[in-house]
Amino acid sequence: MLAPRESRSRECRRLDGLWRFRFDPGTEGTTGRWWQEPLRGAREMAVPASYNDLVTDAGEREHVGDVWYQRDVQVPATWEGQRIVLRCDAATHRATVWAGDTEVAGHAGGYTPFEADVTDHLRCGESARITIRLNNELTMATIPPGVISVSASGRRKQRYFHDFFNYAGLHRPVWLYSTPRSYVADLSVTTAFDPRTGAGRVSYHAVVAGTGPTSAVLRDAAGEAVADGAGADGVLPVPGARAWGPDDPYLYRLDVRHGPDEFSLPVGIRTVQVEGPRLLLNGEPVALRGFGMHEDSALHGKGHDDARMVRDFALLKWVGANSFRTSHYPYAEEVLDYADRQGLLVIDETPAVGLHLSLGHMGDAGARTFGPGAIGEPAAEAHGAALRELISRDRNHPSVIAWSVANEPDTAEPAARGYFAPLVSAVRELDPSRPVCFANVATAPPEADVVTDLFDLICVNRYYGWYADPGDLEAAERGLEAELRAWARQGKPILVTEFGADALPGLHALPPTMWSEDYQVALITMSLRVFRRIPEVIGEHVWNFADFATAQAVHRPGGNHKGVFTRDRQPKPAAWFLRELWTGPPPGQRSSG
Ligand code: GCB
Repeated sequence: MLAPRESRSRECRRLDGLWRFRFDPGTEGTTGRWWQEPLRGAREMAVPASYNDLVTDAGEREHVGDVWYQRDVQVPATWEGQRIVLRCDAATHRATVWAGDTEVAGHAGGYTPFEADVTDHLRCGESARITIRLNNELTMATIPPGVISVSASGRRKQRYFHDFFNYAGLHRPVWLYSTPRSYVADLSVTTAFDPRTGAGRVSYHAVVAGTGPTSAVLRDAAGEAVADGAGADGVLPVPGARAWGPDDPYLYRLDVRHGPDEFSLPVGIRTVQVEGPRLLLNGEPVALRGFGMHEDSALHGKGHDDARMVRDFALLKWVGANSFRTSHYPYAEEVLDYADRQGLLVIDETPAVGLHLSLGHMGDAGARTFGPGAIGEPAAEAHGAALRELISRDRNHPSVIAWSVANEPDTAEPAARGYFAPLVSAVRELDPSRPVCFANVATAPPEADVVTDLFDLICVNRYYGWYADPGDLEAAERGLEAELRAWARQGKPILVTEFGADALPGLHALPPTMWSEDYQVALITMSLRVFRRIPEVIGEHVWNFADFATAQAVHRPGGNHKGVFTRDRQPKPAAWFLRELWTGPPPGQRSSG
């Protein structure tokens, strides 16, 4: 799906700002047809944002069920004769949309966009009422999964199996945009690059609607045409290509025209391959340094915020990171656009988190995960849709170097194989150009895991020194090394997608003990020492970039504190330590050895 982007033929209006808003605890809105008139008894709510941290009532913060957003929008008179599209970048987790009295769209999945052609439902030059019913319920048919119960007082409660707060709302921009009636409906590119000769290639495939000729021009960053093609499909050779990479995130631009419409796509020419235990970018081995992150901040919750994004990337650069994982859901498309321009490598993850119903403090001991009544066919369908939407949205980003199908599913359960095999095949069919991975959980070590052979990279989340061997870094070091060496025998690149310790800002302890900032540094130091001893470990992603909000729990004092930055994006000592390591001279050339 194409991002809303202005061009000579397209205009975009972002419907950000204050919308009318109402909680609907009694689910009265649907029977009362609340979309048919201005929302009665409404308050105002910020968009984009989660609503949860903008209210003062506990019941509202933890509300489970429908909420309603509504606003009027003036449709430009100049759009007469154009096609008009209404688009939501993210409505978490399920939404139905009305333009005036007409239902125009419905969507499940809280982190990918959807849109509707509303040309016939709006009048140019007039005001239109847009209403969105949003629902935040997680069930065994949703990704991520959850369970809803009703308390003695009749209040609905949401339980879930993942470790971040179930924020909800219109989390990303809502758009009204225009295109000509004949238009470029979709576009995909793949690129090739030969590092020996510098020969590059951009293959494009456009889906078009309506009449008119289709053509494409590839331009360099200065706007000079370097290749062109006629038709909806083409292969554009780029001799002497400037390859995209972290050190030089060079972007070409592909201008595709169909009839009167023009759509421009930034294109980075690069290749990603897995060869034995190495990950190659443009034919060269690459080592990943970075973090699992979250879209999370005070007040905004999971609402996209350009200010937070700019600060986060500034900190990623400052600390010397070259990569991150969009744990545990697709991030705003603005983030991937920015990563393309900044040269950050991204492991792009679906919202399939919490597919492990017996895990630790969030699950029930002994519970089975995969099968009817649990993570069964409905969840698999939702998971497949989430994968298709992720790939359709993000496949053109050079920054995206791998697809992560899930985080910490119970892959020690034999039924996990039947669940994952078709999903992995679907991903490979949709995009044969990128490696596929998932983040493995501690309860599925190499001798128990039943799915890793289906994937290209071995990604493991390990908490030696925290959940395993808590407070005992000596035992942790032995355990971590033994397990990574066992994984290394599979001959694939290993990326440690999570390791770390909670550190309460300002808490110190000598010798280092758990929860102190000193222990966080000590655990990270120990882990990195182990990784450096195992050549198959090609990447280290600390959990987490910054502290983040979780469901309330006795072990989560004001959230998860495994960030090396605080929630307001200031460095803990671990961030200074990583900066020294990741931006300093290579290990062999350090004065301290
Ligand atoms: C994990 C999860 C992550 C949690 C983290 C923790 O394994 O993947 O979502 O936040 O552990 O801190 O417990």
